[in-house]
Amino acid sequence: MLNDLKAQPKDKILMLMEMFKEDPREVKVDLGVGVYKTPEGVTPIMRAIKTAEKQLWEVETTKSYTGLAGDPGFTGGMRDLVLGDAVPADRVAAAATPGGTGAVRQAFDLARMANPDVTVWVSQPTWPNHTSILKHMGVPMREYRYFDDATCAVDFDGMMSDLQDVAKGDVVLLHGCCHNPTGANLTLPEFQRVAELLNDKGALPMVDIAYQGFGDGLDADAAGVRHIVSNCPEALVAASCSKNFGIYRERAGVLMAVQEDASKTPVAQGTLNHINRQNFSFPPDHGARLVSMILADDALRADWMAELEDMRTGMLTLREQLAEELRRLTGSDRFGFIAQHRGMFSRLGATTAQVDEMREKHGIYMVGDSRINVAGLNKDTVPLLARAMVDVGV
Ligand code: PLP
Ligand code: TYF
Repeated sequence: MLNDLKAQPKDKILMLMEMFKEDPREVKVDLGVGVYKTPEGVTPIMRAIKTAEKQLWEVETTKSYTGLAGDPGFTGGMRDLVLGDAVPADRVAAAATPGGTGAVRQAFDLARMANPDVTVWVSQPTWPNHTSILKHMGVPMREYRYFDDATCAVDFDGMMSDLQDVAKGDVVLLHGCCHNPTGANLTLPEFQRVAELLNDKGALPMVDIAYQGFGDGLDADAAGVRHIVSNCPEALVAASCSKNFGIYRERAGVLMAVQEDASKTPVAQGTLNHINRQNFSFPPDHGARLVSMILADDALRADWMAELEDMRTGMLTLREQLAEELRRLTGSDRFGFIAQHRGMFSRLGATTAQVDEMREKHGIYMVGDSRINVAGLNKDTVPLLARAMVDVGV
């Protein structure tokens, strides 16, 4: 029977990681997978995480099971971090999940339980795992225009025009901030217009927020999702701790279901618990507990915020340096969008052939759609990338 299994398409981002490792050249630059890196190319364990781990080792007395929804200190802390006071806590059901990916997967499951005929709308382009998970689950999907290839900014008119076709009971997936893979983001007034449209249509907004604190700051990055939850009767929010706490492999994330009426929250909570139980029983606890310790302790929280802010401003500086270098080399402001984009990623607008050429000739690795991980650069490699882009004719 197992002989009948068919080969599955590989994850292109992870394939690129392998290719980079195998490249014997001394000068090579990895701008592929979305992990934060220091200028030395290290993905550090954040200071507050290290401290919390030490404290946890001292005080943790059991590794027995938590609840199906994970540690309430974690889900409550994340609710406050992401949603602030945009919605009363008693309207929010929340469950810990294995990473943000787990939250996305559980959200699709929940949406399908609520509406077996659900169609999920995703941005074109979006994070490839969104579309791959939907295909795997057999959940119908439609795309809305999002990125304008000519300007490398959001095609908001195209987006609003495509979303006119959204039906009652559909789910519309939005990136909370730092859009993956483009780096182009909705402004708050644009979030407001999307919220109005979804309310008119009777559609359910789902916000995936995996980079809070990587764009304009912790609160600014949450402004869109906070607007949605305070202005739409219901919403799903999938949040990841992988990037902003740097705990990728610990698999910490949370799914929140915002109910119109607090009296319905217990049923939503029971459903989240139920879906966790069907898929893996209890969510991972270690990373989630570190996050809850950091969020609950003033000193740890302040140190975490300071380090996150340094990471964020470092990425912004790299964006400005790259845009400036390209301005100098091309004598034009064509690449000014790189400094306008936010988060780890920017889509540069290179063709697949140009991306291949940059890899083969210059040892610069980026995803095939010309997405770069800005954090993979440093002040010495910015000029290498800029020269390679000009050399291959981007
Ligand atoms: N959503 C988006 C848009 C992402 O880019 C990521 C990637 O890291 C995730 C969700 C989830 O990441 P993780 O499962 O590692 O928390
Ligand atoms: O887009 C990225 O690079 C990150 C990390 O299957 C990632 O979101 C990449 C591939 C994958 C899971 C996470």
